[in-house]
Amino acid sequence: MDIIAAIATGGNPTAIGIVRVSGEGCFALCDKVFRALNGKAFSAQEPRKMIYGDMLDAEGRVIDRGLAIRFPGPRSYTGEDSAEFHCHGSPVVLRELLSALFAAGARQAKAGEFTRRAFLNGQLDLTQAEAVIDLIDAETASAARNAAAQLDGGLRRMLEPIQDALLEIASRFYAVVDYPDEDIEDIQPEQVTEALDTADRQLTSLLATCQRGKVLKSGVRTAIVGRPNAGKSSLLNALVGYERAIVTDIPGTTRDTVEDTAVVRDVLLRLVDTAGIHDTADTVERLGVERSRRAVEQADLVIVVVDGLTGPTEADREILELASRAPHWILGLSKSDLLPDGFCQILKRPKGLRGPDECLSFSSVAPGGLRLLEDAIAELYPAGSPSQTGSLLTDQRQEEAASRARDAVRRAKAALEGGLTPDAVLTDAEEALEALGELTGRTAREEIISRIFERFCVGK
Ligand SMILES: Nc1nc2c(ncn2[C@@H]2O[C@H](COP(=O)(O)OP(=O)(O)OP(=O)(O)O)[C@@H](O)[C@H]2O)c(=O)[nH]1
Ligand SMILES: [Mg+2]
Repeated sequence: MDIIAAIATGGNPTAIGIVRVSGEGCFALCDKVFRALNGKAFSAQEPRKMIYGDMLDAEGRVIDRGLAIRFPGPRSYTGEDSAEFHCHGSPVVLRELLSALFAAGARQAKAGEFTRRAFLNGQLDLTQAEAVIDLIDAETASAARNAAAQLDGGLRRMLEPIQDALLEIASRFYAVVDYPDEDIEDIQPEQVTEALDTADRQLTSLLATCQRGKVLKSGVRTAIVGRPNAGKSSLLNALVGYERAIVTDIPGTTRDTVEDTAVVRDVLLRLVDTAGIHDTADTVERLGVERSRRAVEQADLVIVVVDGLTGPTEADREILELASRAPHWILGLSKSDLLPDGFCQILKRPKGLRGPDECLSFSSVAPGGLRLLEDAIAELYPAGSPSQTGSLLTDQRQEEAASRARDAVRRAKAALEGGLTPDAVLTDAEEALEALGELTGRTAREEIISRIFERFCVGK
């Protein structure tokens, strides 16, 4: 494979910036751009040690003084010979060094190409490669923890025994189907059924982790809805911690949806503040109200804000009805700092609707005024047990492959119980293996792999 190079750190001025190089023969190329102060050529330096020296441009002029590290393959991230240059993090310096490497024969790495090479060289499986990008993109500490555990092989360790059991079944059936005349030990249907049952159970419990995995990785789509002036934008601002949306005492202040993210007790919320829902003749406001309804329909969690000063009115009915169709909803009485203590007791479950997950009062201005709301959110999206960390399915691709594997396992079970010929069981077991192979990358198709690595940034 040819030699690739890229700036691994972002494009902003930082204290330190890193340029990476990888590919067979890259050390000879590095000799041209790095002059160690210890007088030895870069290619002769001790592996995996930081070496102090000068970075040189294509004309041999010094562009920076910093550290370089040599990683001979296969003990490197990519599995091939590779190197890192730690310079001062000026974008100009980093670009100069990169140009010098290009002049010496390297080419610009594509997005995710370092990790792709690591995968192709067997350093990582696909679940680990995906964990790398999840770790880079993590927006909460628990998302980072999960990605780190997945990078350590958490998901792979969960899948391997299932794969091995299916492989065992497939190979036994294969022998029977392909070599009918050989004296091969008979298949014990009870053993096979038991193995298929176990695979089914394990895949089912893995699939049950999807919701938690998605919350961890993508956050909770949360719509804040209510009548005009109820205190929705004030709540958004209090949650995100700055004046994101305009707040006034004039009803109808928010006319369009306003989006931002907040981390509440380590749960990532993708918040949408909406225009107050009510009947209006104003064209602009009507369009805003339409958007509010759509935000509710698309939300995982709806927070209905009822003005604490007026309490729920008949006009809140439509909003409550809309919210009660969401996967989760919380009914919140706003402006609790202006209410007598215990006032929220009057908020009973609305008649004839699926009750909210929680009824509570809150204040967006009083210190600690969101505590009950934060408690409720943390309870709805619990952190999950530490033993699950790293073995959650966190995206659609993984969920789809695991569910295809489980369907095939169930078909194999049915075929066995229905007394179908061994080749029918074999076909299903192989299909299950194929789906699991896509998950870990053992048999993943080229286009799936390309799609995964496209999500990476350059230099990773
Ligand atoms: N005391 C007190 N006042 C609040 C609180 N929340 C909102 N308010 C006041 O209520 C008024 C309306 O607040 P907004 O947050 O703009 O209400 P909204 O629901 O976004 O209103 P629209 O955008 O018009 O639909 C403002 O005068 C706020 O200062 C609160 O918790 N306590
Ligand atoms: Mg508003």
